[in-house]
Amino acid sequence: MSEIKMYCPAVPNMPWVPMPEDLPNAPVWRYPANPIIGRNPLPGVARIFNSAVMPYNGEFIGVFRGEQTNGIPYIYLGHSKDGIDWKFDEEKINFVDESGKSFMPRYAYDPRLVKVEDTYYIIWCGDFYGAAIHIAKTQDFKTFTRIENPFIPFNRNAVLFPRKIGGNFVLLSRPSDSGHTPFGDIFLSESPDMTYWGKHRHVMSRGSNWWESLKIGGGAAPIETDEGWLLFYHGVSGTCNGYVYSIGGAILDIDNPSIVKYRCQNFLLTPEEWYEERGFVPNVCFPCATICDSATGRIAIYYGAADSYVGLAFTHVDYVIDYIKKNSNTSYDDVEIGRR
Ligand code: BMA
Repeated sequence: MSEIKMYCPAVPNMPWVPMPEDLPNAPVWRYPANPIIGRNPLPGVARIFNSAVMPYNGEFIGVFRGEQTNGIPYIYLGHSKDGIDWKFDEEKINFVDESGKSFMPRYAYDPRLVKVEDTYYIIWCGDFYGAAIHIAKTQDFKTFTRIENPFIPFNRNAVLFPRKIGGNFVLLSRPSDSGHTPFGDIFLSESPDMTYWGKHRHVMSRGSNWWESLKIGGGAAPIETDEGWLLFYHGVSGTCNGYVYSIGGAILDIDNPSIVKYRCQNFLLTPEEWYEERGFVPNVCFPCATICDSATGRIAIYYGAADSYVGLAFTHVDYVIDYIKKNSNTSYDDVEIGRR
């Protein structure tokens, strides 16, 4: 049971391990047998990371960033009975356009998977004469239809809310440049139809805390709770030896999510384990999805580790919201409506 209600289905078979007694910092703990997806997970794919999963028909389904052996990332479908042991389709997802013709992106990375009403949306970064957000929809995980790109380049980090707010779809994104983007705040955009996007608002700034001083970006789809939208996001620090990606937490206003109610000044998870510190890109914890059980308040966080593996971490809605509120430090940019 939880004191704070999460507005999502009950998922009694979600992966879970209890909180260890000796947690030093935030109430977020790792699955002891991490990483749950190791190197060379299927023929022609060297690494899977930064991937998104959700409950589906009593089991679990996911869209996975597979780095092919030619170095180009693509999206693969995966299935799991327990959310831990994943089986992948060997063929990449075959995207079609609205007339049903093949419409494959040149590359595709950092997919998110979000259900709004009766449709599942996959949101990823692809090429649109520069890195930009692509979206596809499916209702059966067999036909994946690409819809209009929401924004012009450059933008490569977008997360959809799991329900309409004020009658509109709502998307968080992080406008960027064509390189490794040494800046970036989280913005929000609305659409009545998933085609036309507007009413852009600034949500959160980088910079106020040192571990996220370079840039921030949405992570998992926000979780609706009694306290507001619980957002797990990534925050980046630019060190003399490269970027370090940690997981942060914030709570956004339920009706006006461009207003940040609470923002944790401490990271919730930062690279500490070998699979987070060592890999293709060292020192990366990059959250892309959660699985939540409304009956117990349990939350599983799926995150990419070192651009090489998938890690799994856990928290509980009561503990993490209490920690975010107790350690909240919002800036003026965060708490305003975000329109200038
Ligand atoms: C970001 C994205 C992520 C990646 C991260 C660390 O810009 O490209 O896919 O995990 O860098 O390399």
